[in-house]
Formats: sequence, C-alpha cells, structure tokens
Amino acid sequence: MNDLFSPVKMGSVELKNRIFMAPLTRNRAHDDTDVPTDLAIEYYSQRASAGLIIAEGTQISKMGKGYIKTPGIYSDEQVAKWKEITDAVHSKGGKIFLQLWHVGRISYHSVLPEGEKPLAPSAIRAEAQTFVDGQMVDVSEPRAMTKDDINNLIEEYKTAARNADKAGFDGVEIHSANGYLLNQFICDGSNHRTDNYGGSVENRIRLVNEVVEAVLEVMDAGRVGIRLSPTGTFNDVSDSDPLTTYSALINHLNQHKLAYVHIVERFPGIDVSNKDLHIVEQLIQQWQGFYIANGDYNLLTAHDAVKSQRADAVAFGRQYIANPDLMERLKAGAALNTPDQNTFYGGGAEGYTDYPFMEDAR
Ligand code: 8OZ
Repeated sequence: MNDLFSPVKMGSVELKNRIFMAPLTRNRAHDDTDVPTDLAIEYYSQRASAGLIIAEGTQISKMGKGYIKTPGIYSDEQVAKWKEITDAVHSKGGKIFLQLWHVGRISYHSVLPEGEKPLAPSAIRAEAQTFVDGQMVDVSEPRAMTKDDINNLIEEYKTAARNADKAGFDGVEIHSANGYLLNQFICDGSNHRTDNYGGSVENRIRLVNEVVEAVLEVMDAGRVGIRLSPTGTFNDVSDSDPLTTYSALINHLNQHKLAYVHIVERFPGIDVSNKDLHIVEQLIQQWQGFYIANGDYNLLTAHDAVKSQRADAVAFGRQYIANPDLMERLKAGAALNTPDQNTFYGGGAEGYTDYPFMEDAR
C-alpha cells in the first residue's frame, strides 16, 4: 500500500514513513569553526519521527561556505559533533542523511578564507544576495575554477562523504540545486566555459557526474541521493533548455541506481509556470528510482502524490521548522504551528527548538 504513513525501503535504507524533513539552512553553527552547536542535537532529535531527516546544507570545505553560521563536514571536530546529532536521532528510531553543499559563487569574501574569491564555473557575478554579519549583501565577484580546482573539489566531496559516514549518517544528499556550485555548472546562464566542463550538455553535466562517481567510490549507491531544481531560478541560475539538460543528467543518474532523486518542484515565493511544471513531470517520469517530491506540499497533495505513485515520499521544509512532530500531526489531521520567518536564519533556541509538540499545545 502506497500510503504516506507506511514504511518504505529507499536504496539500502529502511524508513518508517514517507514524510521527510527537507534540508533547511538555519545558521546556528559556530561561525569560527563551522561546528554545529549543541542545540542542533535537540533540534534534530525532536524531529526523529520523520521517515527521513535530510540535515541542512553542510559545506564540504571552507571554500564551500556562503553564509554565516552554516556547519561544515571537513574537520574532526565537526564530525564529532555531527556524531552526537546522528546518535541522538538514531536513539529515537530516526534516520538521517547529510546534505553535502558547496555554494560556488553564492558567497561573500568575509565568510571565505582571507583573500579568496568565491569559486564558480565562470567569472560571472550572480545577481543574488547572501546573509553575512547580520545583513543581506550582494554576493562577491567569483573566479573561474581551474582544472586543479575541479580535481581538488572532487576530492573534497569524497572526503566529505567519508566524514559523513564516520559521523554516523545513514547516507548523503548531493546538493545540486538552488543555484549553488553544481547547479552553476549545469546551467548555461552561469557556465560559459570553453573547456570540457562547459558548452554542450554533456560537458555541463560532467562535473556533477564526476562528483556522483567520486562519492560512490566511498559510499554505497543505496545511501547516496541527489537534489535538483531543474526549473529553479533562485540565486540567479537559468538554463536555456532545462528539459534537454536535465534529461541527460537523469539518464546518467539512472545508470548509477542512486538511493533517490529529490526535486525542488517549487521554491517558496517564486511563481512557477505550467510549462515548467510540465518539464518537471517529464523528468520525474524519466527517473527510474525512488523519488522525493518537495515544494509547498500539504497533507492532501502529499497524500495524492504518494497514492498515485508519482512520488515515493514528500519532503516538507517550512512545516518541519514549525512542527517537530509534523508526522504525528499529519497522521492525526491536527492543526499545524505557523512558521515564524523572523527566526528562520540565525539566533538561538527561539524558533528552533521551542515550537510546541501536540501534547504541549493541548
Ligand atoms: C535559503 C537560505 C540559505 C540557504 C538552499 C541551502 O536553497 C539553501 C538556502 C536556502 O538550498
């Protein structure tokens, strides 16, 4: 029975339901070390009844950082703190993946190592902003990555996946969506390279394919997923022919038998055309494995997506910020807490670990 609340096997991971927590940037890590704070232990373990938690975008290296107070997975100290988090989630019967993140050109010099410019496929500054030092700022001018930078990046993904494994994660999600580095390479708006990483579709998807293959060298494919936003425009990405581009990518991903593909079908606050919705439908049809749908779902639409077998699971973002027991609330048909936008990014426990559970609300 394909029901939101029924267990399911995703890749090599057994999950107790199909209500997933989407990866959510919350900017509450230690800014000097990129180590998560103890509050994150409570935050994630409060949400352990989700079928799967996909933990927030976590930079694979210092150069992968684009915002203040986002966590990393490149140092022993970070691995040790993440281990406390995964232990807490596992002890409550939950499963947790880590989202491996490199922001590419969506960064600002003050969050990068001294003197460094953000890395990008091409030296084209995005018309986008990031959050640093308590305010939104225009992103910095990037520099085009050299072949050495690319080789180094692939090694960083591998190390990050190994570290995620050491930290006790059930798997990893490669962040290839929302205008960050891998998405910048895929799309022809941001990738003007003339080497074998730019130009043709096969060239533009080369980097993401190489990253997937590198991660698969250190982790079983049944524990590796990927997030895509084929029609997204957030962070100033654009592609002249997303259906052709992403069809080629899905073809490659099908061959690797990844644990899942996770698509951002809609981005909060950005209107989506029927044409774009149709493109996403065609890509979902083409993908042969486990599909995680995301973007403005509610109980009814999530239920329909799973029941009709269009999706195998649905990831909820903002609703998981405000409802640690979202799974139980949806199951009970109970009212949901309202997410408070003012506490999404940065701060402490307020708006992070203090949203009430159902029994507290009664
Ligand atoms: C919102 C603010 C900061 C980061 C994404 C990692 O869109 C993000 C993000 C979203 O994937």
